[in-house]
Parts: sequence; structure tokens; C-alpha cells
Amino acid sequence: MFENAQQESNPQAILVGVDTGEYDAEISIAELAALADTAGCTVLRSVVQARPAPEAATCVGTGKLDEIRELAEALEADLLIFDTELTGVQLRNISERTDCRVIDRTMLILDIFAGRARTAEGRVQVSLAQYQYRLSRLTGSGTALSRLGGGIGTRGPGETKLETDRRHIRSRITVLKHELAELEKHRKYLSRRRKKDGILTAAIVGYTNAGKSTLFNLLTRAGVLAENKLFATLDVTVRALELPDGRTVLLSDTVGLIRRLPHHLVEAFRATLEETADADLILHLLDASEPDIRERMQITQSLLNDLGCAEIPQIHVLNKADLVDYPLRNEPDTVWISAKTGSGIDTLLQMIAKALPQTAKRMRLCIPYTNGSFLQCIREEGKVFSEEYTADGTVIDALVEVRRQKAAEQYLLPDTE
Ligand SMILES: Nc1nc2c(ncn2[C@@H]2O[C@H](COP(=O)(O)OP(=O)(O)OP(=O)(O)O)[C@@H](O)[C@H]2O)c(=O)[nH]1
Ligand SMILES: [Mg+2]
Repeated sequence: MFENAQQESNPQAILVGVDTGEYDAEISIAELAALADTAGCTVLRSVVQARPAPEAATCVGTGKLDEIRELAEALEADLLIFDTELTGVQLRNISERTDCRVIDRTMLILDIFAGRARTAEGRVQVSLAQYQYRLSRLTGSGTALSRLGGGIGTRGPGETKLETDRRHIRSRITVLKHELAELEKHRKYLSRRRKKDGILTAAIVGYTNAGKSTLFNLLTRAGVLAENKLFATLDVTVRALELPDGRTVLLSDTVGLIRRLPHHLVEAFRATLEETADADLILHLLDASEPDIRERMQITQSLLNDLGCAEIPQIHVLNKADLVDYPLRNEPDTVWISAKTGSGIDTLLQMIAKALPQTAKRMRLCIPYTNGSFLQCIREEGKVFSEEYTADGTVIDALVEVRRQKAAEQYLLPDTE
């Protein structure tokens, strides 16, 4: 779908931040560095300028820009990554004054997303977000956007087209929106069907790099890409997980969250995260070895609230216990695990089973012909998937209501599938 420009193997980047006091610029720049690394850049230096607000025309002051140009020449840097969102005018001015390619935090994140989205829906979402972001920055950008050619910021729509034909972008956006709506409809249909069949769902949610995919793999052995890169996962991946009480829950692995997630991206990924809004349980995964764990927890929580998930039961899962050497405290609704070593997983599974609503459970029973009334109850109360008559009785595969489950257990068949 993208017209991929040939990629420079390793852009040499300088990071630029503006410290307005609004957020912790140091932490934000450190995270930008991790993002840049994920995107395959080498970060040579970070420059942060304290000022009450970004300069309208150039983001940082012009004197600072001249300094940055000299620094870029001295270090042989070819890319500037700004930690704030830049306007089209700023992009052009900075690029002209420094003679470097310029991208901003959002473009960098979109670039990473573009390289990693795997499902159709994820790819369309990223594509759409890229087109929209570029369109909003065309005004005044002059040649700045075309200077992105080659490397970071180019896994996206072809630049010449962007400049010469806005109508082309607008019509692509319309097509993509249509595609997305179709894909969404399909996902909603699947989710409705699951609900009807009494299938429970749980979502692993958390800050990027917390270990969500590692835990997901361990629990479901699905082989989802897990690596020490930010945003290793971009699409919700769903697999069935068997619980100790015999019920099955559909577990989904989700996109990693970050602080200052650009607004367009929350929008772009809302559809993907809507799986989470639908979930019966949220596993809020935290990297216990990170010093700013509390802040990350709050960022995740506020994004969950934005998505309308405040009411969904949550288990706080403190991961990477193997890296932490202080005594492990157990608080209610909190469990310590290591997705790497597997410690704590049994407790976690028990907690999941307990936290999920008591619901009708799908069971395969062999009910003797002498107990026809029980068979009748099962038939009438729940959905029947199949029924056959054997020498020992009626073998029925059905959803069994909570109040009948105990009585049904004596007839339970070992699952042969
Ligand atoms: N030591 C240790 N490392 C872990 C543990 N769990 C995960 N990791 C490592 O943490 C890194 C990130 O793991 P992922 O599972 O990719 O993290 P994620 O939350 O899915 O990340 P995104 O998809 O990018 O949001 C990998 O290098 C894992 O090997 C753990 O319990 N202990
Ligand atoms: Mg992941």
C-alpha cells in the first residue's frame, strides 16, 4: 500500500526538545531516544531549550537553530527529531535553516507503526493516520516534506504526490476510511458472536515494553513477536486461553501505550483498542523494574478511562519480578509475576478465573437417559451446539447456566478436541 522509499540504513539523529515546564522534558526526550532507536536511528545528541512556549515560526529560537546546524555539521548528523509536534511552516523553516531532514515525534511514531502493523485493520489505520497527519502539515511546508525522502519518515505516502495532488490524498483518505469501516464491522460482528456464545474476553493492557507480548505468548503459546523494542505489537492479537476452572477466555494482546501519545494516534488506534473496551477483564501489566512505574500506571489508567474502560474489573500484574530484589508484597487485585521465568503464572490464572464474571460455561456432557429432565433444562436454558445419542446417554455440547454447572459436573466428558 505504501510507496516505500528506499531506506537509509542508519540515520544519524539529533533530538530536539522544548522545555516549557508542562511535562518532564528530560524523561520525554529519553523516551524519544528509545523510540528513535526502535526506528533504527543512531542518536548522537539531545538538545533541550527551556522557553515558555515553542516559537511559532521555528519551534526553538533561531539562535538555537544555528547552534544545532553547527552541531549537526560537526557530528555529521542528517536528521533532526523534534519532541513536539511541528507545523508545516516550522518544518520548512527548521529544515531550511539547518540543512537537515526534520521530523517530529508523531511522524517518528507513525513511522514505527507503519513498519510494524500486521493485520489489515492495523495497516489501514496507520496509513490513514499518516495521510491525515501529512495533509494537515502540507500548508506552508514547502519542500520540507519532500526532504524527508530516504529513511525515517518515509514509510508513508509518496512525497511528490503529497505536494502536487491534495485531491489524491483526500480520495485515498476516503477509500481508507471506507475500508476501515468494513473491517470494523467484521470485528464487531465477531465480538457479538462471541458474546452470544458466552465466550469471555480479557485484554492485556499496559505501557510499551512492559512484557505484554511475552506474557501473552507464555499464556497462549501463540508466538507473537516479542522483542526489546518499543511498539513490538501494533495489532490486537487474540488467542484462546484455558483457565483452571475449565472455562475458556479469549485473551488479547494490545498496542503498547506511551506518555504523550499523540492525539491522532489515540484516534487512529481507538478501533483497535475498542477490543479492550469490550473486555470482561483487563490485565493491567506493569514493568516493576521501571523507576517511574507509578506514573506509567497513571498514564495507562487515564487512557483506559478515555476509552471508557473505567468500570471493567482489573488485575494489576507486576511483571519482571525476576529483576526486582525488594520483598514482594501482595496487595489485593495485584499479582507479581515474571513472564520470563513463569513465576506467579499459576496465581495469575487463578485470579483471572476468579475475577471473570460467573457465566454460563460451555460443557460437553453425557447425560444418561434416566435423567431426561436435566437434559431438558440444559436444552431450554442455554445454547446447544450439538447433540447426539450414544449407548451411554445423550452427548450434548452446550452452554450451561451457572446454577446448573455443579450438577452438570458429574456428566462432564473429557474434551476430545
Ligand atoms: N527480565 C525480564 N524481562 C522480561 C519479562 N517479561 C518481558 N521481558 C522482556 O521485556 C521486553 C519487552 O517485552 P514485550 O513482551 O515485547 O513487551 P510489550 O509490552 O509487548 O511491548 P510493546 O508491544 O512494544 O508494547 C523483552 O525484551 C522481554 O524479553 C520478565 O518477566 N523479566
Ligand atoms: Mg507487545
